[in-house]
Amino acid sequence: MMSMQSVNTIPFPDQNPGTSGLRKKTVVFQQSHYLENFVQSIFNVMNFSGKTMVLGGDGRFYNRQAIQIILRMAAANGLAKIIVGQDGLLSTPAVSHLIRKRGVAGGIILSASHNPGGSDGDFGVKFNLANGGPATTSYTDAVFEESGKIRQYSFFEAPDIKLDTQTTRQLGDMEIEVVDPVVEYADLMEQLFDFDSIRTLLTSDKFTMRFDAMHAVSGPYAREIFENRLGAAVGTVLNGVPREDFAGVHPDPNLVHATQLVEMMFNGSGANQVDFAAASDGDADRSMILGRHFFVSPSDSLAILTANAHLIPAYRSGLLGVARSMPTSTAVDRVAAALNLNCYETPTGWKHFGNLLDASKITLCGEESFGMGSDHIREKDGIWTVLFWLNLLAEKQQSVEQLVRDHWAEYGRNYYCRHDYEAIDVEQANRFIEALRASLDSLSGKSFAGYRVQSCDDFSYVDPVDGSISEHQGVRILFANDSRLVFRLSGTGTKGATVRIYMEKYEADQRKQGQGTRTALKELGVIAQQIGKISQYTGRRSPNVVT
Ligand code: VG1
Ligand code: CO
Repeated sequence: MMSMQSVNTIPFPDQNPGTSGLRKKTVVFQQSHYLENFVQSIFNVMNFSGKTMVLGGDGRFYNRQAIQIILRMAAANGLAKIIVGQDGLLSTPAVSHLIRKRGVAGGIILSASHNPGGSDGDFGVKFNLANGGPATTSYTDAVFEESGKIRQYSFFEAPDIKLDTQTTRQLGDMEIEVVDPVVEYADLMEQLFDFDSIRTLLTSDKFTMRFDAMHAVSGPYAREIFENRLGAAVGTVLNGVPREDFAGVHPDPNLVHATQLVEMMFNGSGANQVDFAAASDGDADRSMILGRHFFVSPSDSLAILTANAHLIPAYRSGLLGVARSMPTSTAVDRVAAALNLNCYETPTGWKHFGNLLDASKITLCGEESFGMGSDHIREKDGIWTVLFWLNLLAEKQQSVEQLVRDHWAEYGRNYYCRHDYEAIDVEQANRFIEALRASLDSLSGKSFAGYRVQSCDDFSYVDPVDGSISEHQGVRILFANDSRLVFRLSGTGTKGATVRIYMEKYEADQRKQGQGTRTALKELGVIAQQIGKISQYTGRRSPNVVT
């Protein structure tokens, strides 16, 4: 029995341009018909009728309820089949892989990624296309438009569907296949990396690691891969059981929020310290890499993976090219130049990498925000990054710190830092970025404490594959000494606006590569204030997150 319910339309006040879906406070999603409106709009635009879709989420609060709503709407909208993770769980990389492996029409991921969860936290709905990648702008725009127009949604009245066992169920004419969320993803990882060599490393008494799943969805993946398949000691994975509120932790794997690991690696006693530590975010597509007393900047990580990709089975035959998001440091550009590879600079967000990957223009890509990936799927991938590092450490028999310092010695060091000013008044933030754009003409050629502006612009990107244009992607200022400043507004926050300021300074001289990042970037911080006048526009004297 199929019933059509007439509902009041709940249009969305705004859309996050940086993401492939919708990210809001959980209470907003809990408003009646809010989630339904967005999901119906996805179904209308994507034309999923008669097709198969993958569905899962990172287990945060409201995941269970949302899955039940979407399954019933899918049945009412004529989908042939849904592949759903057991207990409604699937990481973002696992969804991307399942879409590709099963050759289905797309997927929906319930996650607000690295944003906090819980009834007072955030919730999100992302939708992916048949290539396994986040929906591109033309789709997200169309869904947004549709959500303001539709007057009804379709809903199949039925009791809750049990998702606790791997089996196939029927909901009306639609089939529901409940799958193990982990196994197919773990099998893929086993094909890409040298598990024997990593196992030898992890089971030797000279090497120990910890992986902090931050109570989010990466836990089951990490336990299966690191502990079960690779033989790491039980207890290697910390906080490995997904919890609805992430136990109150903000699941953003950086030096500010991954406090347990940071404490262990930087302040811990010798007995607590391990050789390698990593943490992952809510939906397991990001990761932070740490060595003993050592933090690997994600921008450096991308450069190091590129320089050493030939040591990894999946990339042994060479790379097609690489890409980084615009604010990501130019460390990878130097490696690409040395290896004679094309290096693309894209706007922030993974969707822009998808076209390059599909067109075989690149093999590796990454962002400064702790996300790396390759052509194995169409999302960034936290556990893949950790495995890449472990495979390198096994091959090179070096410490994390030595590997990074050797890299700097060869290519130079790109000191890098990001300052976030969160929950800023939206109008203040807009005035700030508008003023910066307006000042660009007068900046060219100017010098600030020895830093001469070589070029500056409001970044716009022409997609080399489909020719689409993305404008106003952030203000970038390049100095004659290869330093850079970037200013942009975040697209993923749920409270006011977030201003991000990115600073980068290049140092070729090995003797000067031992400074602390804060010291090295001190002058640039002052220059960023002079140029951007963030304090003047927002009243904030300092950022609230520095990564
Ligand atoms: C942030 C990061 C960006 C990342 C995006 C989604 O966007 O800066 O690099 O792609 O989050 O990450 P913004 O617009 O707030 O700067 V996640 O882990 O949602 O999938
Ligand atoms: Co994420």
